[in-house]
Formats: sequence, C-alpha cells, structure tokens
Amino acid sequence: MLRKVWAGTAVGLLALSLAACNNSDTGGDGGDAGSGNEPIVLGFSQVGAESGWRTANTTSIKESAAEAGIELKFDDAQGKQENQITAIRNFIQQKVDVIAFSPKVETGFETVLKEAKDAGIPVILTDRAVDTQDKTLYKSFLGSDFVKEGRLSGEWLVNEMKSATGDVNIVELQGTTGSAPANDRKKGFAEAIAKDPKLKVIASQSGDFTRAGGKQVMEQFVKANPKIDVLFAHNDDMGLGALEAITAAGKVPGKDIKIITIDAVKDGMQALADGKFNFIAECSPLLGPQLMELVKKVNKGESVPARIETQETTFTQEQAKAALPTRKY
Ligand code: GZL
Repeated sequence: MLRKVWAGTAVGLLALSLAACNNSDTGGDGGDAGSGNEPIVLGFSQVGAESGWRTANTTSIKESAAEAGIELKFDDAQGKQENQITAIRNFIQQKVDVIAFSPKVETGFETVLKEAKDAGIPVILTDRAVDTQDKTLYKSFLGSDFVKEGRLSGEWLVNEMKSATGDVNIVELQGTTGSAPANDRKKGFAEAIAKDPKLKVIASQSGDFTRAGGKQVMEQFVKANPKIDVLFAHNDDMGLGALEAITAAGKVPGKDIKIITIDAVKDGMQALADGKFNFIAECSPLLGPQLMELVKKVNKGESVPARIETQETTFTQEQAKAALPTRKY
C-alpha cells in the first residue's frame, strides 16, 4: 500500500514539475489557452519583407509574442497572397488558438476567413484591412488610418504651395496594387489637394512599396515628364529608391523636386533630416504589444473593439532632426 502511495506522489510531482517547466518555457502569462496552463498558440501570416516598415513590424510581433509567453507560428508569404491563404489553412489544420495576419490586398480572403470561422478559430487583422461586408469574419482590426495619412500629406502640400504661381506637377508612387494602404493613401491625398486646382497629379503608378520599384518607376516618370515639382510616395522605401533616379537626372531632391512620403522609418527620417525629403506622415509598425493583448482577450472569448487605430504624427525636416536620436525603428 505504502509503495502505491509513494508511486502516486511521484507521478503527481512529475506532472507538476512538467507543468511548471512548460509554463517557464513560455516566459510569461500567455497560458490558459485550453484547460491546462499551456501557452496560447498564435498563427501569424506576414505579407513579406518588402520594406523597412515590414521588417520593423515583424520584429515587433516576434518580440512581443515572446514577452507575452505566446507560442508564435510565423509565416512569411514572400509577397504572395496565395501563400497567405495556404498559411491560414495550415494554421486551421494545426488547430491554433488564434490567427492574425496583415492581408496583402483587400480582396480574395473571404473564403479562407469563412473556413477559420467554421473551425471556431478567431481572426485578428493587423496593419492592413480586407474589404468584406461580413464583419463577423474577424474579431478586430488593429492598424493605421491610411486615408488620414494621405490627407495629412496632401494638406502639407496645399500649405507649402499656397503662394506658388502656375501649375504644380505631382508624380505619385503608389504602394502595392490593391492593398488597403495604397488605395486609402491615394484617396486621402487626392481629397486634400483638390482644394487647390493648381496642384495636379500628372502621373501615378505602383512601385510596390519597394526601393527597387520606386527607383524604376521614378526613372520612367523623369523621362516622360520634363517638369516635375513634387513626388508623393506611399512609403519611405519607394521615396528612397526614387532619390537615385532624381539625382541621376541632374535634379536636387528636396529642392527641385519636393518629396513627401509615409512611414517615418529611420532611413526615411534620415533623408528628411538631410533635406532630401520634405515631409513624412508617420505609420507605426510597432503593433506587437497591442496585438498580443488582443490575442489574450480574444482567446478568452472577451469582447474587443472592432477597430483599434494606432496613434501617429507627422514630421518636417526640423522635427526629424530632433526625433532621430530616439527613433525606435
Ligand atoms: C502600412 C503598411 C505598408 C507600409 C509599407 O501599414 O502596410 O506596407 O507603409 C509596407 O512600407 O510595405
């Protein structure tokens, strides 16, 4: 009898130590996914690594998951929507607790989101949105107001050019075709500059949010348009790529061609401080901490806001000089 009691005690102690070990593996309170104390399992599908913003966003998500004790299954879609859809289906197969992703484009995700809903797995959208009428397909959207970013960019230009005489020729480097930031930034910018009829967008084309894309399209713009006064680039990286094309054409960026961009990543802020850019509207990639808090609430079945917008600002050249030393990304 005594042997049985000892054996039972040993088994109990072993189970407790395993649980403790399991808990310490997570490093935080990301537990209570199921009945035991195992960590919440989050499946995350990332667009790719197309820009400085994206890599900063990935770092924020990975670091925040580790700090929160959440087990992260991270998939990099290499810029392909079909890879995101495959990743989400894999997360469903693996029965993760929560799925989060940044949809590369606004359309084409409804079917797989219905599959996640049917599997009882809650979904959180981060950074970019999807264009769907069925708002039950995701629990929350966490990200920026891209229309506002475009509008702030346009409002700065209206003020900057208020005393200019004659037409002000603008070329626009759009983000990834079909993506929420490209659609919305274009919309906000156009609405703002409509206030001044001398501000004219004479060319607008996607550079896919990359430096190479920005350079390539700007080379075409410069060849086809002898008089360009302003470049509006939907992100810093395309603006940085365009710098090469502008200087190669013998023009001085920031002076001959004023440059407005969005994001405010370090390299963009450096270009702004150096006088090569003229204005940046911030778009924060540091969504990780807020996302992990949302994941824990959603996993517990708690209600969460349908839309959570990040707090952002804008920068002039002087403000960039002051902000650079403490810039986090
Ligand atoms: C915006 C994000 C955009 C950035 C780009 O939230 O989706 O994608 O502006 C990034 O730099 O590539």
